[in-house]
Amino acid sequence: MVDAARSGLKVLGACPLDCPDGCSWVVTVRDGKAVRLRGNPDHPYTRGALCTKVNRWLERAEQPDRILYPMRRVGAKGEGRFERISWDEALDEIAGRLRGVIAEHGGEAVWPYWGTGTLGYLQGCEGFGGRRFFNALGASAHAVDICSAAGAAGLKATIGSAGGMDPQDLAHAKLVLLWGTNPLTSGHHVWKFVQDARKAGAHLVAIDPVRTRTAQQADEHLAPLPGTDAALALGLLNVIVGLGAQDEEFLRNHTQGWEEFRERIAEFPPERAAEITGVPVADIVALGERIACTRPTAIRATQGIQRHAGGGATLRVLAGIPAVTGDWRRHGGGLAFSTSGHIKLNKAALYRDDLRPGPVRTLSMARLGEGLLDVQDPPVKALFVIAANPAGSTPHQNKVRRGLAREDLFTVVLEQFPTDTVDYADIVLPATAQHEHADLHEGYGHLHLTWNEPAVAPPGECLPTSETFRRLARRMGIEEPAVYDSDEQLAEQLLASDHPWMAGVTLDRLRKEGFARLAVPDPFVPYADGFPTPSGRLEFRSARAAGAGADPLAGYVPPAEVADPERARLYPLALISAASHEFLNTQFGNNPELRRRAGELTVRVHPDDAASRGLADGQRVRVANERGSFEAVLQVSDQVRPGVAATTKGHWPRFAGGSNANAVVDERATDLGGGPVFHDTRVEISATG
Ligand SMILES: Nc1nc2c(c(=O)[nH]1)N[C@H]1C(S)=C(S)[C@@H](COP(=O)(O)OP(=O)(O)OC[C@H]3O[C@@H](n4cnc5c(=O)[nH]c(N)nc54)[C@H](O)[C@@H]3O)O[C@H]1N2
Ligand SMILES: Nc1nc2c(c(=O)[nH]1)N[C@H]1C(S)=C(S)[C@@H](COP(=O)(O)OP(=O)(O)OC[C@H]3O[C@@H](n4cnc5c(=O)[nH]c(N)nc54)[C@H](O)[C@@H]3O)O[C@H]1N2
Ligand SMILES: [Mo]
Repeated sequence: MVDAARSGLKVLGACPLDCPDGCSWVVTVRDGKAVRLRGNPDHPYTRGALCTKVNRWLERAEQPDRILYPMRRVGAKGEGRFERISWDEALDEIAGRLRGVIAEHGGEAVWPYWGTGTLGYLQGCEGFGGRRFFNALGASAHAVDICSAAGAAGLKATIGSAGGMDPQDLAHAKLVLLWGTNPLTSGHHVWKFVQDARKAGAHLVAIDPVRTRTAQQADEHLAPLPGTDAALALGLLNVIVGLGAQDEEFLRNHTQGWEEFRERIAEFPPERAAEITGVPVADIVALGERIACTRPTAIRATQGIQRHAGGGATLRVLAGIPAVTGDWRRHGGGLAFSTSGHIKLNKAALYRDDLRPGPVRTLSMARLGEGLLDVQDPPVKALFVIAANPAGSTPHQNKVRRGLAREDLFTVVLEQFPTDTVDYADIVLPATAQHEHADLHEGYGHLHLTWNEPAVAPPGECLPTSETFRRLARRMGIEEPAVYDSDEQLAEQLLASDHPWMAGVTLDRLRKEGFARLAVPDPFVPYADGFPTPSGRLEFRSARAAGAGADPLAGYVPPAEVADPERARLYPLALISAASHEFLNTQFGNNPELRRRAGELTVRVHPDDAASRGLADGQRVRVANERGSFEAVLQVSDQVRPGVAATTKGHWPRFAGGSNANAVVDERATDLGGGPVFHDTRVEISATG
């Protein structure tokens, strides 16, 4: 399989992590060993640089805690005691248990829980990863809704696609709003394009309740209360329309529901927006005036902003700003959330959902606790966790643990490392790392596809996800030939798209060049002449949103837990648990050097909030609500606005005293898309002991 594993070879690959940057990398292989891994200097988005985390990729792959062999549980669930077994034993046991579950409860009692450990189309949640195998069994479908579902649904309702402007075109903006996004931590490659814009005179504004690394570098920083961005946006639009700066021609020709939306804007004078958001009136007026007179203005919003009750509504209103200013028709203007809507791969050919024996229910990644404890008819009896670490990354940690601890649940975990989730497995299967298997990737922050050629042979008995499920299918005696297609066949089928933007993007070319930009028009101004919505217009009023139970008209949906005054009294602080600089979700949480750099789990609050609780910097505190609690070291800093507590995701519960921020996060769904509400969580903080 590995022709590349000869001396001194450079093998082109792709970073598999869930990050918009989707980097292209170069692995140097000497004597069959990967000795160096660098960012690809030829890739226009990677431009030769990786990140703090991925610079340690090879070191991590060789960590002594790497899982190298199949294992069977010998202790109690949650204890993490295993014995080594052979692949044959593992596959026999899994096949036997699956047959029993399906005979008694039907295929839907099987839940393939794909996570975002790799975004690869062949090994990960985006595509194959055994999907045809589970389809052939009639397993429940799995919604990967834990990350960007709300924003994607809000944009789909408004502009017809999650895809917006190309982030590389931020370089052509004269005003850049980094809105609820912290790229210097969570995807730094876009920063070069922001800096290019600034060199050409652009003004940079960060909008974030926290003065992040990114906000510290901006020309201006607005710190709204979490979950209030739609109110802020409506306040800014109120100023813009008050100046008569709206683009009447664009609104008339390319939008639907403008008259009603204009009335909604009128309900949000800057004073009201200031009251809701906690941003001073003068700042709202000044930024509104700046947007009104700066063409083009570009908004970069990513996932952080939409992890709230009203996450869908927020993106609907934000996408309305470039409609009011007409920036959707300008190169360098508009809104960039994700480029995934522009990647026109033939996903149906890869997924083969037609292999299902009939319609199946869908279970939600963001609501694993509910799926394991509350869902019936049939209850979930067999769980496959594939490239996910739900015991660390999924809302309502205590409920998730109760679900995973069920004695009658058969759990298989495909993993590289002994995570908190692995502790609950009946069978653990060793998984390859990216430079040990083949895959095809998009970057959801740019318009390139990237091929990942395996560089070295897998260590121990690790297998790619695709191969694991081919072998399991054989054990199960599945006759459908499509479940046995090779990785290359899968890639060819996925690339066989007749969309004009996919022209010339072939597997041969990807293998040779490593990556390819989609054949989009140049300049790429996707919505200059209309939108891919049912009306062909940007829909301020959306039947799709109404059909999903939301307000037909784009507007402000308040954070969920502020409406109840009793709850607000008990849990007065809004907790944000955003990307940590050293980890990628929970990946690298077990890398000794990155753990050392990250230090202990911390929670930051404003000096006023610390003083009113009699708490001091450096003290150990408990962060709690009725769902659970976690321990952290208090940092007192005016980088956090009053009323907010800021921690980070990614710390492994086992290294953080047993729980992390997800112990206090609810399983509630967002207004649209069924996303999680990580940053819409109310807590109280007190001294431990
Ligand atoms: N280093 C690192 N990089 C990562 C990740 C990681 O864990 N570590 N995770 C990756 C993944 S899976 C994703 S989805 C992306 C996520 O990356 P981002 O989209 O950047 O998401 P977050 O880090 O959740 O939040 C970004 C910022 O939004 C702010 N924020 C929270 N709530 C609100 C709000 O209501 N309004 C406003 N205006 N701001 C708000 C937070 O304070 C935070 O600074 O990053 C990816 N990149
Ligand atoms: N509090 C809080 N929690 C959050 C968030 C937040 O903002 N706040 N953000 C959420 C977001 S945006 C996301 S996307 C989710 C992510 O949540 P998950 O999808 O659970 O992702 P990770 O925690 O990174 O765990 C991925 C696991 O996959 C394994 N892995 C990596 N590559 C492979 C592979 O090729 N094969 C196999 N079999 N395994 C592999 C890794 O070792 C790792 O243990 O977390 C969410 N959790
Ligand atoms: Mo994510």
